[in-house]
Amino acid sequence: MARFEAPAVGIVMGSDSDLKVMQHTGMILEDFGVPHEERVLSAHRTPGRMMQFGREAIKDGFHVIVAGAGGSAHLPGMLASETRLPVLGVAIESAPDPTNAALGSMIRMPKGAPLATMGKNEAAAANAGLEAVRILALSNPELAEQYEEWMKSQAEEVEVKDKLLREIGAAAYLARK
Ligand code: RP5
Repeated sequence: MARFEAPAVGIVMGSDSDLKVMQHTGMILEDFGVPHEERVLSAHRTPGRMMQFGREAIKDGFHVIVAGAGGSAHLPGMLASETRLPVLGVAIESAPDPTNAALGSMIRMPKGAPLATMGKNEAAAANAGLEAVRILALSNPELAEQYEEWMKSQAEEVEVKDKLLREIGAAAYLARK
């Protein structure tokens, strides 16, 4: 198990209403034993606190920031403007939004202010956790090994499903679900 002395990943969200989605980042990090800290810092309601977090993130020991927000979703981009740490953006769409506003604000960052955008909602939040592990694994051989084992077991799960599907056919497979 890889060891860390302090929270290595900051999981920042614009509202506590985002936590239902953003908890999926924390769940992945827990699986890998990566300490993390959740914060609610709003780009519009507490802009000073949000920017202070970004300014002090390196000094505070963070290596990666995962930032989730909905609505106009300025939080991830503003944090990426304030720190050189990698920032992984998660768009939160609590109700269907045909304009894709949250995701759009993240994928339209101007040249010079990179924000790695993972997509939206639960899958993106979980993938942000996995991407954070990949980044940390670059300088942590134990974590790299753990991640490679995890990839193998994920592949094995798919192989088991494929074998069963071929053995019993689609109708019987679906009937078991
Ligand atoms: C955004 O507005 C937050 O990230 C959240 O997704 C959305 C709604 O916030 P609440 O009104 O639920 O606090 O800033």
